[in-house]
Amino acid sequence: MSKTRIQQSKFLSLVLRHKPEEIGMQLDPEGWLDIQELIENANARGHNLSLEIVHELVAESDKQRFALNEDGTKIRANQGHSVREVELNLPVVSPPTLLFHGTVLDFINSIREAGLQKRSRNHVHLSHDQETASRVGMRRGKPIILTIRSQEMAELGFNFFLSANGVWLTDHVPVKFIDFPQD
Ligand code: HQG
Repeated sequence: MSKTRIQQSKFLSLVLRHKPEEIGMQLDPEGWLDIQELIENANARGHNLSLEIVHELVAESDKQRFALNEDGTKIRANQGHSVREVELNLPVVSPPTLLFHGTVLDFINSIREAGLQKRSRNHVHLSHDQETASRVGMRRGKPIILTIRSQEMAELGFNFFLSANGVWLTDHVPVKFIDFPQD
């Protein structure tokens, strides 16, 4: 992806996950925005989007961050929202035995106390393999991989969701289901 497209992709993430008000818009209850309105509002504020560019951003996002609705008129982020009102309406799915979470040392003491919390986002994000978790943790420093006993959680009634781009989501992971390295 070119530098321009990466910047545009980050801008789309910002609008569709965190700050639709940046272009004077509001996400619908499931997180969708009308694509034509998004383009018009963004371009009125100095951006340079077109339908073609938006389609390219959707198709080429490395993590498949965005989805189009069935008739291609709307777009939403597949996960990662901090806009509290968005309800993705994902089905509850049985998770694998284990899932993984990549974080950094600075957060470990707090996670040992409170478990994994959503912080600013709408869900705790978990990865299906350690490599992916490692890449997530690496955004903040030397990654530390936590192992989550997800099947055990599901059996006890905790709900898990799988985003359209393969990220596992849940509301909270209590400490007792987390295996820390060196435990
Ligand atoms: C930490 C990227 C202290 C948690 C990735 C994490 C992911 C705590 C941070 C997606 C804590 C939240 C999400 C507690 C959790 N005390 N720290 N009790 N509980 N934390 O960015 O999972 O590129 O909101 O360990 O691929 O890092 O944006 O979540 O470090 O899928 O598409 O609080 O972001 O995707 O950070 O990453 P984040 P995350 P995109």
